[in-house]
Amino acid sequence: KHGVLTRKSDADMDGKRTPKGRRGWKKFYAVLKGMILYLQKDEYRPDSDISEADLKNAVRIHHALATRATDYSKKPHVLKLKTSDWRVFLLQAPSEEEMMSWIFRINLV
Ligand code: I3P
Repeated sequence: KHGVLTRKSDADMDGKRTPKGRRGWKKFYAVLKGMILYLQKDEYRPDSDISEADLKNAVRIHHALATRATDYSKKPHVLKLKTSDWRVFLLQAPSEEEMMSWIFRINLV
């Protein structure tokens, strides 16, 4: 699965709130492949071409949990992704349908 997702980091690997300065929203082209959600700066490219920067933004979703971000109301179609290493991301999808589809696909892994 792939598509545009806008990401905000809410908690870091230690489970602590992401500090001010790194809490902004950033738009990515997301590609879910195997157990990894790649957040790429640009549109889909073949694997051979994944850049260092894109690898840094990749999120391991094994044992991660995706839910609707019911406690976040500033933007629509936002899901919350909690990873097994205690990170928390808010991910805004372009539509309600897309949000539901991402939640379903992430939790299936
Ligand atoms: C954050 C940025 C986010 C905002 C966040 C700010 O600043 O303005 O857009 O989240 O508010 O801290 P910075 O880029 O300096 O980290 P919202 O868009 O959700 O308001 P927050 O600290 O209340 O999460």
